[in-house]
Amino acid sequence: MKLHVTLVNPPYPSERLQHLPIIPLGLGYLAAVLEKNGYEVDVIDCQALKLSHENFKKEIEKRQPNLVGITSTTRTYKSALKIAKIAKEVHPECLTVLGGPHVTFWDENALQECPHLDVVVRREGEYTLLELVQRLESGKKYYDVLGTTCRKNGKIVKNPDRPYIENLDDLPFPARHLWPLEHIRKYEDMFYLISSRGCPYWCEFCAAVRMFGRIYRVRSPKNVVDEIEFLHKTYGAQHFSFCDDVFTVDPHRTEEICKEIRKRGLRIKWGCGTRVDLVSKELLTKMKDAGCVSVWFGVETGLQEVLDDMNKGILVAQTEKAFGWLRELGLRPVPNILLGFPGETKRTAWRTIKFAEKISPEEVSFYNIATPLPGTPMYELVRQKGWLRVTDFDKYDCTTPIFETPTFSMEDQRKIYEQAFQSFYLRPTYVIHMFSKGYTHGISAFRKALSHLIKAIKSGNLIEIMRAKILY
Ligand code: B12
Ligand code: SF4
Repeated sequence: MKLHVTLVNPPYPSERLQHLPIIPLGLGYLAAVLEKNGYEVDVIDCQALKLSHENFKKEIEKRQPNLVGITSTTRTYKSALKIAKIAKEVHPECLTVLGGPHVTFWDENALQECPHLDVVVRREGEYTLLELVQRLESGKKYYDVLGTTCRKNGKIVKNPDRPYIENLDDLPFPARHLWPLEHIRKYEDMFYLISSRGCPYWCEFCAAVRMFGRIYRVRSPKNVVDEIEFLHKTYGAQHFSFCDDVFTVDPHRTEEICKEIRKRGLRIKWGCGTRVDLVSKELLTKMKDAGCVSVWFGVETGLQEVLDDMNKGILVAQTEKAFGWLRELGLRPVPNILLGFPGETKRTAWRTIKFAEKISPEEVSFYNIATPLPGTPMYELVRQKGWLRVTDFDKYDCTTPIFETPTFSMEDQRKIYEQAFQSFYLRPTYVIHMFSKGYTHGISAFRKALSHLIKAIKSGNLIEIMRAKILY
């Protein structure tokens, strides 16, 4: 009999900041590769079903898995370890395996911190997990599987990395049928997919490029649009979001994807993320013609010197240009902003907030507090300098201050983060603009502004915001 694998998305550590349920593509790909090879797979997605650890225990008791594979980010790392413990207590014979962007860089620590964990899979997991399962099935030892860190005779062994998957078209589409799709779609009728892995850049704060490599690997336009068409025909999917870190590295490929969508007459809407230096007005126009409605950019900051410290490799002027094109074309901009990067001061943070409001006056930016993620140079810098103040990974949610520098305290970060939103909504131009879009939009913007005004007064931020806007 073929082995049985249960894949688990662990619960969030707290009620705070839970994203709408979404199918995690990583687990989706792992499941698809196992199914393609004839293994029985099921999924317990605690985030999608809002299952606590106690509920997970009840679920896992109903199954007989030979291997329990758990995913995690830094924020869900501790939660994932609890899952491993429960799985091992309920099924002592099963192999517990953990993967994802946190343990890739925290592998030996994870095995030391959790005696219930057997194997950590680093970086891309599809073929590593498959090999683990095949070894289990044939009764062979698994201590030397590429891309794993595991225990051997009581010692932790770190095996060499597995080479990245060269041809992404070889992968089956994520096994979305294993998720409660109807339930997930009630929250947001959006299908996530990914058309490339890796990124040619090397920003100091970024864990993604260290996970998937500095080489840009792509799926062919045909393969990408086959997936879109399959989802459109099978589930009536109309809204798609590309999770690629940089969707438009190769403009020719992007154009080919757009052409293919149009050629097949797919009337869909989609969004993607990329860099401001990797778009042109011509490319954005073609994307819009193929159904693109929104583009998010890693703007990070409005100051050239901070961009340079981040090793971002873009110019502030390029950001302004790209946002100008989005406005002209009527595409929804989503600026991703990072507040509190080492070297930040109140002055630079406020200049960035004002910059964000200038380039995106109608859409509030996606503000993040700079978070040192293991595996990144930023994490090493913060640790070596002795700036790290919070080591509880449950708090690594990108909205909680984690470290402080001599120029920017934790309190500065907390305040700036709060004030950034208040500053956006308290602009009269925002409310006026929303009224120009229609009465209902105007009223809702007015209500939002009022509630932020009350919060700003209560927290004593109002005067500070007004002062900062004049001063900086
Ligand atoms: C889409 C996305 C989201 C979505 C969905 C997340 C999800 N669960 O899939 C949403 C919006 C919910 C989200 C939220 C957050 N995200 Co996010 N997100 C992404 C993004 C852009 C794509 C994820 C993806 O689909 N990747 C493609 C798949 C194929 O890769 P994968 O998921 O990593 O899985 C592969 C391997 O990791 C491994 N693997 C993973 N799990 C397992 C399990 C086993 C058993 C095995 C064997 C292998 C294995 O094999 C998989 C297949 O190759 C990534 C960047 C990136 N390029 O990955 C950031 C990323 C994952 N997010 C990140 C962060 C920080 C967050 C947030 C904390 C904060 C924020 N501001 O967004 C929250 C935390 C959410 C949570 N549940 O913990 C970081 C995580 C870094 C870290 N160390 O934790 C990343 C890497 C971006 C970055 N900043 O560098 N995110
Ligand atoms: S461009 Fe984006 S994906 Fe690439 S290294 Fe920088 S932040 Fe990471």
